[in-house]
Amino acid sequence: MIRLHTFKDCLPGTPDPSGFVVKLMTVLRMAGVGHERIEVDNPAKGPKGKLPFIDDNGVVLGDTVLILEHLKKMRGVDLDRHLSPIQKAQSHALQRMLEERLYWATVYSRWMEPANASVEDEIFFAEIPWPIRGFITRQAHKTMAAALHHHGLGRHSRDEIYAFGLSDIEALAQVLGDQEFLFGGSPSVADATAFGMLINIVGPDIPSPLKDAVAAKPTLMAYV
Ligand SMILES: N[C@@H](CCC(=O)N[C@@H](CS)C(=O)NCC(=O)O)C(=O)O
Repeated sequence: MIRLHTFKDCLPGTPDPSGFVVKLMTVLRMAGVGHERIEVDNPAKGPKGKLPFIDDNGVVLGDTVLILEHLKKMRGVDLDRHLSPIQKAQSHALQRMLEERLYWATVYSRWMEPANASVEDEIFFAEIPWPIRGFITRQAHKTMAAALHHHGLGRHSRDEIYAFGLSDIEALAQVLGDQEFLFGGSPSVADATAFGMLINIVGPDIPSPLKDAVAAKPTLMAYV
């Protein structure tokens, strides 16, 4: 049995506050792979210091890409087997766009907008007693700001960051078009990735220009 380590199911509107966790949960569900969800309070417990991570009968792995490679090799899970080589390349490019930029624009919208950041504090740190909680939340905000800065997106203005995010949403909508899934009638890993990222933008009651942009696209809303 796979033990899937996730955040706590603490953010109404999404199965998990992390798009990466939702991506992996979705792949496991689509592939019919049984697993047990283990909610952890600290991503540092994972082998890469991030969530999700899995424990597959003693094999502990972090990073959704590496986990999917493992699932393919050890359990024959391959949601992309119906894709052509060009579609696989397009899927790769789409996923990296969603994970390496739209994800970070979402991080910005959650942590760097003062009104939203206090929502994050309530969600993630509600159980921590004062005054430690004040210290922990200040540290978390500094860590997020530093992560955005080192990624590079955090060096841009608010308008620039959202313009980048909106262009990713537009590109995704163009690729989807009127199709049921990104590559036609059957779902693939790119759909699991898109679902994870989009549901974390539109599901929770956290306003942002990203949420407005997705909400304004009926095809994306129907897809999510
Ligand atoms: N490339 C990783 C990304 C995972 C990731 O960024 N997880 C975030 C949550 S969305 C995390 O655990 N962040 C905690 C941290 O950086 O301390 C994957 O595909 O799993």
